[in-house]
Amino acid sequence: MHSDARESFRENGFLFPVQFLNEEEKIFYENKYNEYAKIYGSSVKGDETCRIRGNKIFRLHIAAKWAADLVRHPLLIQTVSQILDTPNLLIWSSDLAVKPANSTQCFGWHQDEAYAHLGPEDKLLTAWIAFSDSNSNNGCVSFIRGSHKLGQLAHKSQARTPEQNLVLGQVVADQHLIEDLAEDVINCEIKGKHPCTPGELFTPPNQISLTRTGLG
Ligand SMILES: O=C(O)CCC(=O)C(=O)O
Repeated sequence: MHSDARESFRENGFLFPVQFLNEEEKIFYENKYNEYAKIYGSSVKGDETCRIRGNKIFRLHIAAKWAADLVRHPLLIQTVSQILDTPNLLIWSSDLAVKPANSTQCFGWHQDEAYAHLGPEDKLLTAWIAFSDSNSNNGCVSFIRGSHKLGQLAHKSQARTPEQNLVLGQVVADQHLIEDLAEDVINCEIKGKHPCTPGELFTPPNQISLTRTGLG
């Protein structure tokens, strides 16, 4: 990765796509995820997809060796080290982010840093690793370019509804601010299971009949 990629991350608050898996590895990890979902997932009526729920979606790298290997992949570590400008990294969590086919579930606008009460902000990032294609139709992650420069924004709790995928339900409190920044919204479209590294994000519903799956 070039230092201009680091600059671009600092300027925009995200960087994508960053490809660190070769074709063989992509298939390997996709299969591993599918096996895991088959063992620990459950399906709901009308949707055959096995979905993992509750505590089993969090800190996957502690529960499953394949996930531990994935989040420590040397090329991913290299990229994150370069962006954060340090060889000392702590993997805080690794959480599944699945949107079933034809679902209404969203993740409202939020900052992971505010969500997890972690900091300082220039020393942390989320690497969102796609296990499926991710695009505007199946509810890819969106960012507001440059919004990380606003610092940590106040968040408010939102009532839990079937449409709301955030575990604590917290979203950016100032919705007018989000509306004012609408022109800077970037959809993180990822073809062929590439990973990316986001700042502040929102993700709309999956409107098509293919599940959208990632690990953040
Ligand atoms: O996968 C998504 O759509 C959102 C994930 C997310 O909110 C996160 O990684 O913090």
